[in-house]
Amino acid sequence: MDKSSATPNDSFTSAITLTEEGLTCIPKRYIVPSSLHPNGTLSNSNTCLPIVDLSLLQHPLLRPQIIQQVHLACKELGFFQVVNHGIPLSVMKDALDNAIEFFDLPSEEKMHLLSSNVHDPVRYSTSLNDDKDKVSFWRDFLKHYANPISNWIDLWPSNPTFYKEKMGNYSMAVQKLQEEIMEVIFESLELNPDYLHEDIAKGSQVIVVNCYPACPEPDLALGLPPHTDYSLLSIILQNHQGLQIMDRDEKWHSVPVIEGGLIALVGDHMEVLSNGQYKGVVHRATVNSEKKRLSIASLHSLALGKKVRPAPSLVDEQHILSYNEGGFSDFLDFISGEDIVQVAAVSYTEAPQNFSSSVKDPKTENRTPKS
Ligand SMILES: O=C(O)CCC(=O)C(=O)O
Repeated sequence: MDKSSATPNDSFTSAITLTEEGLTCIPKRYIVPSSLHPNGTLSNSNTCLPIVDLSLLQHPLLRPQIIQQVHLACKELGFFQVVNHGIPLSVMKDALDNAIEFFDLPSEEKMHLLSSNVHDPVRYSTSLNDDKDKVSFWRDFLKHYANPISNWIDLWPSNPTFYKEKMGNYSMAVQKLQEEIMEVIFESLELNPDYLHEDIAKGSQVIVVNCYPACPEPDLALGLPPHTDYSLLSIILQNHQGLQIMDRDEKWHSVPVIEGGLIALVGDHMEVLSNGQYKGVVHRATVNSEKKRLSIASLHSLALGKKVRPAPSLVDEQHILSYNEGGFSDFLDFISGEDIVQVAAVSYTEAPQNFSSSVKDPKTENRTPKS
């Protein structure tokens, strides 16, 4: 870890601290530009967001229907929830409980993990890129690499006592689930389900544990601005509603909490791999005035030094090569230099279709604004 950039910043104020101070108004820097206000753009249709029952994949007669369901969900929204995925409820609950315990620790206990260096494999911070953000976001987070777990677990927090064990169990289970979902997605693209099998098993996994404390002015703030993930696939566990996804008509939909369910999001690297058949889903985290919300996002892609490129069989005369290759390390280099709210505000007021398009068109550089 680069200690120079991990030095605690004197001006660091976490969102949790602000909530504990009992503010009735949010500090000005948390007010997002009006184009990003969370109200007003919510879809009022009762669209049913797709729920995929993974246990049905074992049923030879139903399997083709499930593959088709995943195909439509990825194509139309870049989003679906999964149920009967094999991860016990207790494993998910233990991970959430330990995450809550971590954020409940006194500030000094968390500060030794404070870092604004996006290249650090373990870091605690607030907002998105606290050093660079001109607008702050109402969240604190702990991020750590997780696959292969033996490489990283010693660097994870030792307090709470059971954090490593419980978050470790969840991380390994999600890594395995991701490998299974990836096979289904590849099949839905008419690729061999084993495509990149080894690279995916040895791929990167970043666990992002988000804590969004109750916010006195939730209509003016966001926990996270609209963004797409750099990943091939992200899997999110949430304890309360707050995640919203944007549909192709630019309407926002709240993602309901399904007991035992997990959320699957298509990321930019899948957009590249599928040569644009599946697009990274734009999503954001809203906050509320009553309760603290926790989410655990697991972002999966190829290993740090590897590049993702369009699958050769998905490129032909009708589907011309539309993306540059890019990887996790390109993404880290990109975000270390960006103020994301500038990018998001410009994208959503002027050119929404371009928000996640910096890897599009082989003639452009691979630079993608992501969380
Ligand atoms: O809190 C959520 O539900 C969203 C988290 C997220 O988008 C992220 O960590 O990138």
